[in-house]
Amino acid sequence: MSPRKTRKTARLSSDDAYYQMNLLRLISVILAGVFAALAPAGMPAARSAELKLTAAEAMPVDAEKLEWPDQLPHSRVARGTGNIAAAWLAGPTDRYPHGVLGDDREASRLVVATAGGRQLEVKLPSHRVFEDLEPRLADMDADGRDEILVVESDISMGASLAVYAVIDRRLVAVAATPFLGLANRWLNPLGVGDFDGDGRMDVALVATPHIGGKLRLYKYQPGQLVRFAEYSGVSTHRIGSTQLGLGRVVPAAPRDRLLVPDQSHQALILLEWTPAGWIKHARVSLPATLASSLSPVGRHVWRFDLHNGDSYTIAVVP
Ligand SMILES: [Ca+2]
Ligand SMILES: [Ca+2]
Repeated sequence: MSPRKTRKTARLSSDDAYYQMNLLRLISVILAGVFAALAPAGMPAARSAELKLTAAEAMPVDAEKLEWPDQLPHSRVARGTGNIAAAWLAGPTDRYPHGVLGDDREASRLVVATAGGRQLEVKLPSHRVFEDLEPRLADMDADGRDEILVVESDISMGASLAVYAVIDRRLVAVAATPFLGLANRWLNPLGVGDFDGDGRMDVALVATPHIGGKLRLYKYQPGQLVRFAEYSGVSTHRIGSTQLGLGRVVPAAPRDRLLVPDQSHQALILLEWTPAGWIKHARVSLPATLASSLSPVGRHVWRFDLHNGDSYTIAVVP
């Protein structure tokens, strides 16, 4: 402190100091009231959930079982209860040498078995593959009929998320995100939910999870997927792994939330998008890096394995 400042402070009487302290208190109270009055209604609320980590029994490992002669290795059949009974990836090809999903084979065809017993398929042109291991069924437009979400990659433009539908007994593309723009750039679908609270289904995915993952949210609109939010620093996949479900949608009101690993896979975070920005409701560190998908074992509870051989459950406690 300079000598001049010291002298000035020393000249204050105790009455002066008391008066100044009360004046400062009054000003801070007025400013707090002004800011509260000006704050928009959509301002992020305080954190309102916690993540509870509990040691668990190891998960049983399902033997890999391909159900169809031409099914893509490591892939899983999606089952539906609506207009689509099953959907799967077929026609393995090595024409896109990216190889991040367990081997160097990707699918050239998407096949659907309808509830009425019909088999429909899409066969991609030679510069495209389905770079995925499981089609996902969801009714995106609330017409009572499921659509199919699948990763479709172009050999020079990288991945996009495509939505297919059964229309007039044909399987046709009805919407897609833009391709990421470069070969060997991949994205991992996370799930569907109402992330902006408008009553309509949205899509969540993690773009480029291996090199700096970005959680992106899209509105489903006729003919297109429109991006409305992004959150950096998360990853839902490790190169070479066939485990794609490292992140999950957490049902909540008024907006569904997202449980995602950070980029290092050593922590799980619970996120909610709001019109005023993202809220990080909770974060929990893991004893080792995440080694498996999060498997649902109850309402808002998932089980998973770590790379140290241990298993845990994570519960979202509202
Ligand atoms: Ca639909
Ligand atoms: Ca929505």
